[in-house]
Amino acid sequence: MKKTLISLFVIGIITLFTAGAYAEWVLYDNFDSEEINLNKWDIDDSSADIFIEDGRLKIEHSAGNPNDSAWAKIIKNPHKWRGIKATMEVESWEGEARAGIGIDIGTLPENPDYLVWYEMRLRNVWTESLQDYVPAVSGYASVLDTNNFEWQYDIFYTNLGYNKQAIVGEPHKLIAKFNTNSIKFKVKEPVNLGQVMYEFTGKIDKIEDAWLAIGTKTATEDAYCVVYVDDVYVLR
Ligand SMILES: [Ca+2]
Repeated sequence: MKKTLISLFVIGIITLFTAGAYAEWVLYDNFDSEEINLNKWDIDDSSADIFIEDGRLKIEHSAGNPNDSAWAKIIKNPHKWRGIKATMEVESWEGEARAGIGIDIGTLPENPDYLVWYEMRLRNVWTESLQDYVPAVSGYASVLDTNNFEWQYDIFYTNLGYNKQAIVGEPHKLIAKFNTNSIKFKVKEPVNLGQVMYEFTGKIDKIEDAWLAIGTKTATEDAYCVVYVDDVYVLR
């Protein structure tokens, strides 16, 4: 009896230590290279020019591409990562534009055609009451139809910052941690905007090929944005 208790105790300690050591941020890319490393990134530049400039990834999302996204997608072991951290700086934007981190790791248990989409964004968002665009930092868990990637509904939506501080010209460190039953968004720099976590009551079904990316999107004809990305870390 005594022996069993000791063994359980030892196993318990090992699990704790392993779990602690397991969760660590690892540098994925700091873009200090001449060209984009295509062993790390798959580039969708249908609506943008994406290239490296002075040690940062630059995304020039052109006007006239409403609802088309531009992405640098993580292709090295995307199924392994439980978080993405990236420094994003908007150099300029106009109209309904956004830049951020997009994550798809699973589908709804009751409907495999419906994927769950996590996104953390810096946004230039039209606000009816102010009749103007305002800067915001937002987090989402939404449901999209896998057949056409059309938005169905939001499960969860949060603003960490809404019309609180300037976004253009300020490097923002966006942190997203995720798994099959929760999503956490956090911003500490350039100012502490706090963190928000959403937990599902159940679990979403994991898909085989996780889809993790950094990118931009616009929603109006005139909209464009120019964004720098640096120091992308993944949580393992
Ligand atoms: Ca760099």
